[in-house]
Amino acid sequence: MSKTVPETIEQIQEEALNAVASARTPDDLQALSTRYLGRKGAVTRFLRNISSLPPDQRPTAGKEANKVKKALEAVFSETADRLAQNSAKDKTAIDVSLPGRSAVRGTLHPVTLIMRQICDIFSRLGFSVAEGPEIETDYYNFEALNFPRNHPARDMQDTFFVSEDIVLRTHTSPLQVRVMEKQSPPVRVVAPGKVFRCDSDLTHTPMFHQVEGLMVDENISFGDLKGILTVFVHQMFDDQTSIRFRPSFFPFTEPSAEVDIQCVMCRGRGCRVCSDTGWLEVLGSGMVHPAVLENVGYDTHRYTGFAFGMGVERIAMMKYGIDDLRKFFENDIRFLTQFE
Ligand code: 2U9
Repeated sequence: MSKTVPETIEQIQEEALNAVASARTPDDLQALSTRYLGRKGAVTRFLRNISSLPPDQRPTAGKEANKVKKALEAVFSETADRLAQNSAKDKTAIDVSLPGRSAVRGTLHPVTLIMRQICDIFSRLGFSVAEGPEIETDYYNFEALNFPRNHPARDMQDTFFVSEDIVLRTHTSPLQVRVMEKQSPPVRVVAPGKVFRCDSDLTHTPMFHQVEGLMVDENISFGDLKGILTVFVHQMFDDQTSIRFRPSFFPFTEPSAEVDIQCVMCRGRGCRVCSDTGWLEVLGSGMVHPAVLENVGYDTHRYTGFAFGMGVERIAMMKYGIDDLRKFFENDIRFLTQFE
């Protein structure tokens, strides 16, 4: 339906002024300018039609129409400036009534949580916590720890070599050698951190975390080792968890023992997780080999010590019931935010 055509230039002016007053954007205004002042606009059409008016009315109508045209041009120009300014202001304006964005709180990685828990337990037992370099010399990583020159762990298959003499540490033991070099007994220290082994499959990653511990003093016996590790297992898991020591071998401890706990899944009845044995291996341990103590200049007639080591991811899998090691390294936020 066509709109009623205004009969007089005054009506056109009034309608145009009302329309301009309700224009909100530069685009609205542009459309109105075309409607009233454009080539086919209302004012232009009115001017063209003046020639069809009776001759005596033409001069006044022409004068009036030109006055309206000028006035409307001025209003359009002022309004265009105002709308342009408003739209620039809108872009920078802050709407103080908007609700604030709540900050998302991060969570600690499950490996960090378990590593801290392990260190806290040993801190309460009088151990200090020490950290050291992840890039080590062959001496601190192997030689000082009584690894023979031809030991398979030194092999390219296990060790990342930076150069012939420099390696990515394969355990955190080098740090404890450094502590013993600086400090005479008594020594009670735990060493948490990243370690690196050239190994990658479903149950091994080239980087994983360890906590190792060392206690050296007069009269330290295998009984102290059993006592401390039993307290650790009872605090880490629960005090109903049975524990057993199995003979083992490491170059840096003699005698050596692996520590098993009752399976956390089936409580020792036998299941898929413990391969129906009822037991899970959690720790390696042993009495520090006298050759290691000699390497740091300790009097081996006076001092003895015990040491232990554990993989943090392995403990975290047992504590949290995680069945796939790769979950720790995928950085899936849905997995990582489940642990507090
Ligand atoms: C010094 C002397 C001896 C640390 C020890 C183990 C036994 C052990 C493994 C557990 C799982 C490594 O992460 S794992 O693959 N560790 O079995 N570690 S005794 O012995 C030391 C440490 C420092 C000076």
